[in-house]
Amino acid sequence: MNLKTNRITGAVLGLALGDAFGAPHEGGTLERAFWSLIGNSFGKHRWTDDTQMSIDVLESLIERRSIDQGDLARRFASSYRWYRGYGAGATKLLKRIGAGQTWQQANRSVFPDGSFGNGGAMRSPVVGLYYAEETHEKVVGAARLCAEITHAHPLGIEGAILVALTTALVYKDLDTSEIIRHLLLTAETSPFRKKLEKIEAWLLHDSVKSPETVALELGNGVAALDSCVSAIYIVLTHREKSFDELLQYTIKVGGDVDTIAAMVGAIWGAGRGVDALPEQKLNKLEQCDRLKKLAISLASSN
Ligand code: R7I
Ligand code: MG
Ligand code: MG
Ligand code: MG
Repeated sequence: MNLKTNRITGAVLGLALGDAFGAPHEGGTLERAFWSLIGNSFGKHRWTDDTQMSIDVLESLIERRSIDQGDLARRFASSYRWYRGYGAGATKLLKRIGAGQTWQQANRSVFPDGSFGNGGAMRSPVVGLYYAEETHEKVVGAARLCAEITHAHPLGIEGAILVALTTALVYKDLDTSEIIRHLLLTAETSPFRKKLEKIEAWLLHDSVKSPETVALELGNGVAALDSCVSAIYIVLTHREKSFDELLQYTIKVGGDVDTIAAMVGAIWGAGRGVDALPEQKLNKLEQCDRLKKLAISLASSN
C-alpha cells in the first residue's frame, strides 16, 4: 500500500472506529441503554450516521469525481435508517428529500437559517482527503458545497470547512503551529475565531488541558461550534499518542462522543495511516472490509 492509500484508509477507518467505539459512551443513561440494545451488528460494533454519511460522500466522489450536490442529496436520503441515530433535524430533512422535495427547500423548511449541527463536519474529513493535494481554496469550496446540502447555517458550514482543512493539513504532515495559522486565516466568523485563538494559546504550553476543561471551554455538544474546535484540539495534542489513548481522552470529553471521536479518528488516521490503528478494534468494526475498499478506491480516483 502506498503512502497516500495508507493515510486515506487510516482516516476512513479511523472515522468509523471513533464513531462505532464512541457511540456507546454518548449521552445520558437512557441513550446508553438504548444503544446497548441496538449498537451491535452481528457481533460487531455498529457505526452511526457519521460513518453512513461519510460512506455516501466516498461513493459519490468515487463516481462523480467532484462534489455533486444533487447526487449527494439523493444518496444521503436513500441511506437514511432510523437505527443509525441521525439528528432530529437531519431526520426530517432527509425524509423530505426522500419524499421529493429539493434539498434547497428541505433544509430551509426544517431550520429557517439551515442547521448549525455538526452533521456537515462529521463527513467532511472525506472531502479534505480527496482535495488534500490541491489548494486550500479547493478544500474550503468543496467542504462548503458538501455541508450546505443538509447544514446551510454559516456555523454548520464553517465547522465542516475547518475539519476538512485540518484533515488535509494533517495528511500533509504540517506542524501544529502551521495548522493553527492556516485555520485562523480560514475562519469566517468570530465565535469560531475565538475558540481557535484559545487553542492556539493552549498549544503554546506543554501540558494538555484536561478533558473537563475542553468540554467546558470549547464544548462537547451537537452544534458545530461546540464540537469541531474541540475535535481539532484533541487531535493536535495527541498526534504522537496511540489510537486507544486518543479515544480514551475523547470519551472523557464526553457529550456527542460518536461525532467528536469520528472527526478526531479521521484526522488522526490521516496523519498516522492505517497501520497505526488497533487491530483488535478493526476486527470488531461493522463492515470494515467495505470501508477499506472504499478508501482504497478513493485514493486511486483523483
Ligand atoms: O447535525 P446533525 O446531522 O447531527 C448532529 C448529531 C450528531 O452527533 C450525529 O451523530 C447525531 O447523533 O446527531 O443533526 P441536526 O438535526 O441537523 O442538528 C442537531 C441538532 O442541533 C438539532 O436536532 C437541533 O436540536 C440543533 N439545531 C438547531 N436548533 C435550532 N435552530 C441545529 N440547527 C438548529 C437551528 O438552526
Ligand atoms: Mg452519530
Ligand atoms: Mg447522537
Ligand atoms: Mg453524534
